[in-house]
Amino acid sequence: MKLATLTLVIRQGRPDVLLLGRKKRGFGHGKYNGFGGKIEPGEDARHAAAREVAKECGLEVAPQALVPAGRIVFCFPTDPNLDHDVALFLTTTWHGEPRETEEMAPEWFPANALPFAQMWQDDAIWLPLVLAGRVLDAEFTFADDNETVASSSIRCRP
Ligand code: 6U4
Repeated sequence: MKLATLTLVIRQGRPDVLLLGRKKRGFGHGKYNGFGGKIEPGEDARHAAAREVAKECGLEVAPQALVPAGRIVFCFPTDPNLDHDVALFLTTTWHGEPRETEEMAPEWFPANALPFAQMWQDDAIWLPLVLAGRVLDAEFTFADDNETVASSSIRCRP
């Protein structure tokens, strides 16, 4: 199981609130997603999340500005090497402007027009809850195509 981070960059008070990146290579290639990647050995999740945001879209986020939004486990029974245990964060504070990197092409989206058809299928289920301020413990298991959600469980923390 890979330990990873996923961070949602949220711009309050503007119509286009959520920054997503189109992944240019690697796992999830072609899909829009938040920013994140593997946690390095000895690294804590917040620092990993801040490092990945900077690497993938050029924004500088202080680790303490990352707000925990829960944990999601993604399971791929056809290839358990793809399993991810993801620490989810959101941030409304950063320095700099988003820029395209070797990994991601960032783009702002309105909350009511997110590009779910070009995202992981699970995102349509959990992302609106996180945008509504919920903190989640969730698990998604994928079918043999590694694209379709076969089963899911979601608990919102009180
Ligand atoms: P590094 O080198 O760590 O940046 P990368 O190619 O980004 O590698 P990985 O595996 O480290 O890949 O990170 C994959 C990213 O995709 C993490 O942010 C977790 C996220 N992710 C994995 N499965 C997902 C899913 N089903 N839905 C989703 N995000 C997912 O929204």
